[in-house]
Amino acid sequence: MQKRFRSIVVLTGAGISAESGLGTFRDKDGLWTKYDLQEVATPEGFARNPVLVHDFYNARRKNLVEAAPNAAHYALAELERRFDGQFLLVTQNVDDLHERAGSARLLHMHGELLKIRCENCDSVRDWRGDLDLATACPDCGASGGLRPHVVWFGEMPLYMDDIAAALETCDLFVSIGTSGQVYPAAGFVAEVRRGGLAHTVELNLDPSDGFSLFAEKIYGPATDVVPAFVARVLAAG
Ligand code: BV8
Repeated sequence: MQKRFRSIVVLTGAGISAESGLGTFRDKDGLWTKYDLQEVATPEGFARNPVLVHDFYNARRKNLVEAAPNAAHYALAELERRFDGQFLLVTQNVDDLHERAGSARLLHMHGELLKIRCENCDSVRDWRGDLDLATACPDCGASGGLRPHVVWFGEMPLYMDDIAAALETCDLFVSIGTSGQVYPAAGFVAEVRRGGLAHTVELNLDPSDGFSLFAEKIYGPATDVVPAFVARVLAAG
């Protein structure tokens, strides 16, 4: 890879956190094989059975606090630090492993597991413990209206304008650890190709649904292929 890049957008999915012990969604023992996403990851499911949804996210929050970033997270933080062009990391993940690895130019388009939102006063707060219907909002005091600050199916993802602007001007788009099944994230590579400017690269354990749209594909565990890829980009200066 001789080309010097000016502006990089990286998209990550659950696969980058798999080797940190956080289950993916669709792999053989993934989350969606154990839970019905309509029940636990939709506003309708939350209205129907908030106790089930709180249990689901409380368990994931406990799991996350035990987990640690891996070499793929650290490699992306290093790329951000050492790359002298434009850089943006967009993640579908609700975990905080990118932050813990040192990433700063980072957007959680599907929200964050360690944040809660009050449906009564709309405040958003950091939250590491369990949440349930009796928990009172630290800002308005109301209970029963707190929910995980995550984007459920059917809800509008976050930061879509910032993401669209970065996709429009990037000359390198890298997709890491995602199956390409959830939209609008799965549509980013097609959007970038329409601009015709960018080189597109998929780094994954196996081909995603959109693999044919990528100019370059590198398959293997994220902790192997991401550090090697970052070294190549930085070597290109
Ligand atoms: C919306 C937060 C309106 C909660 C999540 C168009 C066509 C069809 C459907 C739709 C469409 N447009 C909208 C929809 C509906 C829906 C959708 O996409 N449904 C799918 C299921 C068909 N989308 C929505 O509802 C979105 N909202 O569209 O609003 C709109 C429209 C346009 C513009 C703006 C707004 C909201 C979707 C967000 C839902 N919330 N998460 C929570 O986490 O609990 S999605 C959740 O699942 C994750 O955030 C992530 O996005 C997704 C999981 O996907 P992946 O991360 O890719 O994980 P997966 O397990 O699938 O794959 C893992 C990959 O890693 C695999 O490929 C595997 O090979 C690889 N891997 C495994 N181990 C490793 C590895 N790779 C490397 N190394 C390893 N070690």
